[in-house]
Amino acid sequence: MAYHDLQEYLTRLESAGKLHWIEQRVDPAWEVTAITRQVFDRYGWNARPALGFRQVGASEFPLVIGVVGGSPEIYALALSTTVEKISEVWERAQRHPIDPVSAPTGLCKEIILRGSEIDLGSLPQVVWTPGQDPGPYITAPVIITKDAETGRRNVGTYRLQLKGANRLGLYVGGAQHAARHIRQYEANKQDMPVAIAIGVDPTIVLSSISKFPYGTDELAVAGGLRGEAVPLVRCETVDLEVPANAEIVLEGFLRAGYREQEGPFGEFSGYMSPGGQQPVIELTCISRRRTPIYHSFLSQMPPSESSCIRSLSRSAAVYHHLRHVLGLPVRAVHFTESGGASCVLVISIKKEYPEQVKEVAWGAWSLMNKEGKFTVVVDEDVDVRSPFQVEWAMSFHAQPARDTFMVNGVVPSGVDPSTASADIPQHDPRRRTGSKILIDATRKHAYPPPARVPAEFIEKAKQKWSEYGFR
Ligand SMILES: Cc1cc2nc3c(=O)[nH]c(=O)nc-3n(C[C@H](O)[C@H](O)[C@H](O)COP(=O)(O)O)c2cc1C
Ligand SMILES: [Mn+2]
Repeated sequence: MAYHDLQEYLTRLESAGKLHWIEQRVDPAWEVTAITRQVFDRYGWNARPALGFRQVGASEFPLVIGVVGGSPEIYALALSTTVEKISEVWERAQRHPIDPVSAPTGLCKEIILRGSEIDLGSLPQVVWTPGQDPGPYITAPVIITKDAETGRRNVGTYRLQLKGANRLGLYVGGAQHAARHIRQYEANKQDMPVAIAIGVDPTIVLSSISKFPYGTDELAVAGGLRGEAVPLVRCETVDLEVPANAEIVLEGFLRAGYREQEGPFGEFSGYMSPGGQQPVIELTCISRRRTPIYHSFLSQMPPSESSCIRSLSRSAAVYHHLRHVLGLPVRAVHFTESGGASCVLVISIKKEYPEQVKEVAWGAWSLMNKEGKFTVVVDEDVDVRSPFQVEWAMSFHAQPARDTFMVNGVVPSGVDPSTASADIPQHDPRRRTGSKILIDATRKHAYPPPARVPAEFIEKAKQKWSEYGFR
């Protein structure tokens, strides 16, 4: 069953005991980020609750965080599935997307504010890296733009810096789909229409943060995920459509050719990204439901919601590509959270011939050219999610001189600070070269039998466990 809107999903999350509400008023300048950070550091990734803040500074809108990627169980609930079936659900959605449909109206039209009524100050003004971010940011926007030539829609999540009552700074990486749209409009010296939904059915924001081929309508993938078309309504002041039941919708134009300082911002690498000259969106309308809930993501130092979500989403996407597009005998795929769900990629395979290990690595690297800086391939019996087992496989199945393969001069992750010193801006060409290593930690020849106590003896010992004085 598809969730009608964010609030219906939150009810589900709460009844599953996975949403913890904080009732007292909190200070958005430090307290939201400090509490959330402490939850991410204190609980393992299976035990983390999502958080709701009922009163955030002067804002009337409650804030929720961790509701999509607090833990794998939460992520699975967002997809109305189980942790084991996450890859399957993504695969089905990509094979069978469902186009969105137009609706006459929706919850996001309950209140419509224009002109001098527009005030971004009404949103929770959360500072995520106190003392270093230049001010508050919107971290979970679903940003809708369209291709100037084909009119095809793109939906992506790109951070927004709050810059006053009706202005937002936008950071879009150069390879992102919205960056193409910006280039198109700016080449024509036209301001680009932008619509931003905040607080949607979680399948929509999950599609928004995921990479699909250019031209894919992320809202159709969301339809496939939820098993029902996403209803859309027309915007008031821009020629775009937005999810009808979004909590809040911001409409406006990106001013052609204009740039302003954006950032620095605490990134998913665990370091501050330097920031730089970026576009600005000027709002023409805010529409919302009467009692909206504001949605945020936690990024910065892993583990974060960003690293948890991207680990699950990217692992599912690479698995789908290797297994079902390329037909390789891949068993499991895992981007580690400590690697920011970017740098360390582990893949298990039922190897058929030695060269297949490179086919697997190249397959993954071609789908995600910036990711998998350290790619480890292991045999099918090794649990890709267990750092212990992966290190064991590297230790006893690989010889560094024989079993590693390096490529230099490839595009690195844009936020990887190891490529260049901190005073070099994020888009500087000096940050554009990186390298990758493949570690083939599969067994290459006949191995001695594993030194394990036979399962039957372990079983017998377990049956007698209490006799040994254990509880
Ligand atoms: C929490 C979070 C924050 C993100 N922030 C940004 C950002 O500020 N800028 C950006 O270019 N991508 C950001 N991304 C990544 C994009 O959302 C992602 O690459 C997505 O595929 C973009 O949509 P597109 O593929 O249609 O361009 C973020 C992802 C997550 C999970
Ligand atoms: Mn896209």
